[in-house]
Amino acid sequence: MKVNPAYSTKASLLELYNKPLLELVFEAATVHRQFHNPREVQMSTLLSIKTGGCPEDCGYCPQAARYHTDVDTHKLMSVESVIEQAKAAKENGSSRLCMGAAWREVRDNRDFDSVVEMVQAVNDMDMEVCCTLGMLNEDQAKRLKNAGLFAYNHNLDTSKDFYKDVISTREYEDRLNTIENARKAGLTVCSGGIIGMGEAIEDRIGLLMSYMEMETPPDSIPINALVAVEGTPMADQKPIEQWELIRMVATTRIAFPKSVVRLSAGRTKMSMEGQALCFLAGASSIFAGEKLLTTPNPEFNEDMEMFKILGLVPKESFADGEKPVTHEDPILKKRKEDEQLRKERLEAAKKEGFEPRKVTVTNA
Ligand code: SAM
Ligand code: DTB
Ligand code: SF4
Repeated sequence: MKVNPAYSTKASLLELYNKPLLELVFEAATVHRQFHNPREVQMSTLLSIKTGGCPEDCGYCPQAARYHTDVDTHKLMSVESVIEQAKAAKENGSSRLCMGAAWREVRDNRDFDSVVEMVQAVNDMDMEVCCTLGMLNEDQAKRLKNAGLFAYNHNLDTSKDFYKDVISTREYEDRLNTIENARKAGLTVCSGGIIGMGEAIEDRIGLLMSYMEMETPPDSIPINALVAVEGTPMADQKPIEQWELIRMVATTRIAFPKSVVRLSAGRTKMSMEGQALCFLAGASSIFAGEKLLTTPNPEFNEDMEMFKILGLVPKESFADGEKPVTHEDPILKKRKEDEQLRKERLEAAKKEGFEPRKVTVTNA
């Protein structure tokens, strides 16, 4: 059973979503217990490896270059700093690292080579590695898989109908193609949405229907509440009630019994009781640490206290799938060999009295 056959139509899902809340939560908790250990919640750390300056116009996103937000633009982090951050995340109990880049799409360049190195290094630390880098083709997905990537995150965000009101610089179809490319490369797929962007309940159900219609639904489905950021077109969106997030988590859990449902952005606006209902209703992952990509998240100690009170335990890495093997990357190998050769040639030339010319760079 890939999806719950009882809720494979729009009408049945809508009816489920609108059930009396406690009936819905009870049904979700029952399904959750059949397929998952209800005490385990994965702690995943988000790391923005390339921040801001994105050419896309996603209406919710503080990293889009065209909106005037407080986000500082940063070029790609170094592999060394990523390793340092991954170590700290692991020490704090995270079993997954999700690296996000404010890119429209992956390009075959030096930056992508560095991301491949990051994936190799973090996978070798026995953490699940997830990347969210924008659109990619099948070859790029295969390269990441070969490096040891566990999951690729690429959200559909909302229904196909409402998508046009949120983003104009790409199509829903582009998103579906990238998900397909990740799937074909053998990566696990993480794909979900955002509620609270002004969509109708039918759009929330429409998002779930898009996953229902896939040959294989996502292995992991993040449910985000909009973080309304000053400067974005959605800055003035009225915050959703936490009951809506609980309903969305519960409906997703029941519809996709085997997927991991992630209680993602929006927890700073929730009470511990509200989050507890989400865990009861089948959420089994949170983002840990005081920052999501660019916006605040609950303090680490607060989450630890919540785990203690609710009797939750952090999930071990690779509990939901085998650890990928880190393979050598042919492009990186060739680059390293070329660099070595250049060094050796320079050394040999120096021995013969060659003085490399000093280049002075001046700022224009
Ligand atoms: N640029 C890549 C892309 O869009 O696929 C990866 C990074 S992007 C920031 C990752 C996801 O973060 C988006 O798909 C969206 O679902 C989520 N996101 C971005 N801004 C958000 C916000 N203000 N509130 C909630 N979720 C947000
Ligand atoms: C997902 O669904 N939510 C995360 C992760 N996948 C990449 C991102 C949330 C970003 C919230 C806005 C920000 O911090 O910039
Ligand atoms: Fe760019 Fe991703 Fe933000 Fe859209 S969500 S603006 S693609 S970083």
